[in-house]
Amino acid sequence: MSVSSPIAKKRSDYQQPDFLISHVDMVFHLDIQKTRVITTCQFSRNGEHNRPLVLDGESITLIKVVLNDNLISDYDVNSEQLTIPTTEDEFTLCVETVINPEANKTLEGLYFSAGAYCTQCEAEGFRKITYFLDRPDVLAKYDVTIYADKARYPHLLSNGNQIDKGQLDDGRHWVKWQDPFNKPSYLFALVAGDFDLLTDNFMTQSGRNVALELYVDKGALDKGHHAIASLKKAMAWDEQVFGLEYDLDIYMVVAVDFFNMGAMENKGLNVFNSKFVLADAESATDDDFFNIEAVIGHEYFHNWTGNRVTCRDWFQLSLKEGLTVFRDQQFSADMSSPVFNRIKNVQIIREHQFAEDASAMAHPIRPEEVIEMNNFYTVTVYDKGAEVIRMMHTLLGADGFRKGMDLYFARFDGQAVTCDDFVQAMQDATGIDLSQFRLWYSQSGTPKVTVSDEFDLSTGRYTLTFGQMTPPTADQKTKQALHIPFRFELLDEQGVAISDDSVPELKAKMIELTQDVHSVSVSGLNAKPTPSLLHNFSAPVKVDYAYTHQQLSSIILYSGDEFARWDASQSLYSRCIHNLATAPDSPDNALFDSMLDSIGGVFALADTNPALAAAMLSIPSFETLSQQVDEIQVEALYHAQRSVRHLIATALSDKWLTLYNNQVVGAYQYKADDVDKRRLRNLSLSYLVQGDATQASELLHAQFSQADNMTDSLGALKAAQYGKLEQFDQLMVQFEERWRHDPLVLDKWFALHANMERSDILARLPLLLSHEKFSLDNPNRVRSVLGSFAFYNVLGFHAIDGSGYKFLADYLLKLNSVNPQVAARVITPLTQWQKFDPKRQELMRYQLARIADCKELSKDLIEKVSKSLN
Ligand code: 0A1
Ligand code: ZN
Repeated sequence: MSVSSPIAKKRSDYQQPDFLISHVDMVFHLDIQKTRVITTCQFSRNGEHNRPLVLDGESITLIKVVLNDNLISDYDVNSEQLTIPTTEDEFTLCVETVINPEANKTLEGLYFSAGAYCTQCEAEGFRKITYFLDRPDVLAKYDVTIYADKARYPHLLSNGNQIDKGQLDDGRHWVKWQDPFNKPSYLFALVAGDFDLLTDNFMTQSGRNVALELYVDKGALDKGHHAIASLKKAMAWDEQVFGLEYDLDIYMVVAVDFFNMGAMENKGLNVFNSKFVLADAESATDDDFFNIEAVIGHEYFHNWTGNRVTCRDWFQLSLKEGLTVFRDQQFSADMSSPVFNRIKNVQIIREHQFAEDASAMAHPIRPEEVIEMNNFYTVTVYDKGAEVIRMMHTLLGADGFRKGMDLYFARFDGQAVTCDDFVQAMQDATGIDLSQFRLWYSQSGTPKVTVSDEFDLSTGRYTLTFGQMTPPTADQKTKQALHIPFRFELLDEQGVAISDDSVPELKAKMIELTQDVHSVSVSGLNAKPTPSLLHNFSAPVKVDYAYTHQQLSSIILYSGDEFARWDASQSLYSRCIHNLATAPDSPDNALFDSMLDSIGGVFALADTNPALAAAMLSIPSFETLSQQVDEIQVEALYHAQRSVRHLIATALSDKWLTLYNNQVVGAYQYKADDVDKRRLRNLSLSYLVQGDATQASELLHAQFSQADNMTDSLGALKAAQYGKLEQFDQLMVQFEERWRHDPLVLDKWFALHANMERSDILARLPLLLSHEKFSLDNPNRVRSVLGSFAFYNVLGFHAIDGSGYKFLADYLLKLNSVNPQVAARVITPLTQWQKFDPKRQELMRYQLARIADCKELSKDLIEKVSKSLN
């Protein structure tokens, strides 16, 4: 079965724009159903040609076109373009359009939700506001005037600085904004509404005062302080680490409840999903606080990596996203525990990016072909993109990387450039040859590094051999050898790192793999060492080395790299789980003893390195385990994972109880020590619920009823859910009663219901969808129910009668016409059928085919479904 696809755009087809725009003047007369937009642009012909001006436009009504003060009618307009036949080289074009913000449920362009107007223009949403050259390489200066009813919309915001305002007799007022920086249309923003406003200020390193303004829903002011504090930290960090200072006099952030993604870096006026802004102790978890700091940082860092230097075309998206994710990761690491952050980054790669590579949606971090750009805001472009930047940081060193960044800005400030331009700056600034490294931008797939070794006792010579191979992906059959920075060390029998300055790779603790096979030899050893491999996850690869259980235990105890210690713990757990999944009746007892022994030792770390201890005491997720096998045996793997957890819970029950009781925390504060304690406490609780039921239930009740913060309340609820404790339902009722007024907390409640393992889950999901607080229009709600179910309810979604797949498909067919962008994200688990058993593959493909048959399928879904079926 296959569906015909709309034409894909190719990276290799890039052409410069036929026209450039130097200045844009926009006037908005806001109205819920009929907003009038008058756009006046100064155009100039780009190069020698006589082609007409072709503007992009979608879902807008054209009222009139004025060319150099003359009303014209000899234009051509269709559902995607407005073509103006002109031979002039310089001209002014004024276009008047009408749009309907209330009817716009796609949340792209200008939309009206929860009483406020808001825009989202990346990637190609500006064309839903006016006819324009809606592409990132057309940069212009904007003046924007907004008219609206003053009582209902006291705040009228756009990019840049407010330069004028006034009042009309009919109750309307107006504000004029001017952005002194050139920008592409995707960074345009407009917001109008009635908000509470939190203000602060930041003094830049050169002594300029920047006004900070945070706009939140009425009554939510107290939940804005953490976001503002995070913004100030991010501003200071970018000055310290990269010497980058903010460039406007005002920085505004608006929090909205209806948003397709996390947040958007519009110049001077960021729009955020409220979940990445609002937090207080009672309603937000430590993870929420963490994420707010990270996303606030991410959007702020875009001001230089994205806004001041932007992308030439959308195939270059990783230029700004990979780099900015890397920057936000470094920021988060500096603000809290580096190793815990690194582990989080790696989990995203192993759970989601490796899965994307293994699916029909596999693509390089710089895609070659795109049907719907919104489908390429992926873990590959973002997170693997960040890993690629990180590898350059590793190869060049922090100082070399900084020199490269400085050169990049010196060369390209104010321009729209390519990934190649970035790599070239890194290369020119350091003299380090990155020609082979560039393959990371064009080659998709997860490389596998196979490591083997040999030890000759008679000569004391040890040889370590590295082979690299990237398996074919859906989009690319043949692969070349990559330039892989591979960090490692050798541990002797006492667990001490072997040093030998005559071996450059040992001295550098890194080997640069550039060919299919490399080897390193060391002489004069008394015994075979243990290689501790891929320190700090120095490359986004899978590693295959036949560790003995003892070697893993030794790395867990002694490796000088904290990441490697964690990684070894995960390997040991994974082995146990796969062993049980494949041979449930004859488990490898020595393996299990070795695991319990090593893990037992990790408890001692809880006092000295609690963040690492918590990570090492957590077993791999189902998603990570799935990427370690060729074919996922759903039930066997799932139950094996639960059994291993149960074994760890019961065999070490005293340790869990002591650990639980040792974590004493005072009144809630979001600070590292307390976060670590709460994490260990909730982790212990999640194990304790699998042991003595009465004891667990008492602890859990006490924690739930006494908690002064959401981390502990939710920790108790999650433990009850995982342990399938009787009181779970009752606690959920209490929780809903208390929090039904708070949309962000209610999302957590919906998610807990949707991802719970229970045999009647498919009967319960429709109840969630008919809940009075559920709405198809709200992406956060859709993600909390549909997303939680499809991504994380393993047994429910993969039910062998296909009911889970059918449920998702039914729903996507509805969502398709409302919000295609969100539908195309939530369909992801269904497109990843390749690793399942033949029966499930067939069931998943059947539902994909049903979706493909839909008459009015969005481009977003067509692209994903057609790729998955072909
Ligand atoms: N540039 C934003 C992400 C973003 C992308 C697309 C959106 O709507 C289609 C919204 C936001 C970021 O990286 O934060
Ligand atoms: Zn971004």
